[in-house]
Amino acid sequence: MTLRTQVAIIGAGPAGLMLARLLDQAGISSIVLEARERDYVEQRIRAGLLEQSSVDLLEGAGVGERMRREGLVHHGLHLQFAGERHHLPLSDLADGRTIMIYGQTEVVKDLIQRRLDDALPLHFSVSDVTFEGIETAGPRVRFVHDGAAEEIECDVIAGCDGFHGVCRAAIEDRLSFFSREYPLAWLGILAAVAPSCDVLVYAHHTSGFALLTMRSPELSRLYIQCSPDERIEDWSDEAIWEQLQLRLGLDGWELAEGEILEKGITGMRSFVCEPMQRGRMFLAGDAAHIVPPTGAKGLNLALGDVALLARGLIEWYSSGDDTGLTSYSAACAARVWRAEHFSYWMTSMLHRLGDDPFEERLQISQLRYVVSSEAAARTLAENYVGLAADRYAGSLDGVARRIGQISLPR
Ligand code: FAS
Ligand code: PHB
Repeated sequence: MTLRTQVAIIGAGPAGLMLARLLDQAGISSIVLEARERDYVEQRIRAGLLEQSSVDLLEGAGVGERMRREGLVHHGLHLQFAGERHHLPLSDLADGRTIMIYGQTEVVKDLIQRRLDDALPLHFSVSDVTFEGIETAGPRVRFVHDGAAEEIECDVIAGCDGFHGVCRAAIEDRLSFFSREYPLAWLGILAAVAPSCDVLVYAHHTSGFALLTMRSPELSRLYIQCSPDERIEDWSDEAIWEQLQLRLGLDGWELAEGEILEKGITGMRSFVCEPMQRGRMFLAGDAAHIVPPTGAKGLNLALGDVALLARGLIEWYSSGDDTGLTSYSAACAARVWRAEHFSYWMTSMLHRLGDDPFEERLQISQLRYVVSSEAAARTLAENYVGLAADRYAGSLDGVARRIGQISLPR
């Protein structure tokens, strides 16, 4: 069967679902294809921290009601090192901007529920997604759903299928890649215990990094640095709590323990592809870039990409002006490289990088500078809560010159 739509969206993660919602609000049709089952997509534990701009985007899209009700607004965080814990007043340092703790799983559930409530096309468990005519004005997507071969005729394909998807692979011979692998990984747990601190704690420790974060007043999310070759089966719950107590412990402060509901190990890499478009295929989110989670930027970058892509598509469909689309890659690259640098900087400052005492003393000096210099603290704070869109104007010219305008096949 051949389906017709304006935008075919590959992937029902935060990027794909948010794009579909923004386009629907503007009366632009789309079909969303997702390889996994609904349950899997809604249960997959990933990010949990939203920048102000992401909160504003979700509210503007009419899917912010539960986030407002259940999310936790934070105005600060703690940096911990050398047995000291220092509070960073993020909002005081960053024009009153805040962050919201609200699980990516909840964001995805809210967007899926809205899509289905609106009876709009969202196909789970599809397979064999392939493309034709990406460099023409009439691209096609072929896929298998419920055992039947189907085809979509569309104007544009949005590749929101994550790092391991098929969209980037379909256009990679015209892309440039920039990457860095870290000899690090995060062992993350979800625990049924009230968070032991009212804001996040990023801890530098001689035994490795640790992070105290949360999902709700009843649910703690905690991470410890481990090696990328370690297996979760080799970590008993006791061993995990022992390391968390060691790395987050402070005199007179107790980390409360509880039942571990979920645990997993995630590798760390930085990855960027340029440009994020070829012909009528536009990449967004993890399909185009990956950041180590230390800066909590992954989800926020994905939402920022589709906000820009939606604006370009709405402009194009309403006025025929394709500038927003042809400059999409450059506009994204400015934000992506800022987040890449910040995430790399946070990762390098807070993780145990081998047995080099010189490196460790540099890290402590950097951390002590951040907590004692308002200028340095403001640098961390404004990047962490997310720079206002107008802050990118300056860097846009340089990136635009490098990436240029990417033509749209007519
Ligand atoms: P996603 O990967 O979320 O979504 C892509 C979707 O496309 C998936 O549902 C996938 O099933 C689907 N898909 C793939 N191939 C397909 C195909 N061929 N056909 C159809 N559909 C296809 N960020 C943080 O800030 N903090 C964290 O703690 C954190 N933890 C993470 C843990 C893990 C294991 C991972 C992978 C990422 C983590 N991130 C974290 C980053 C994360 O939040 C991502 O940035 C975010 O999910 C990106 O969203 P999307 O671009 O929508 O990609
Ligand atoms: C999370 O809540 O999962 C989280 C928060 C901050 C990070 C990474 C992950 O830097």
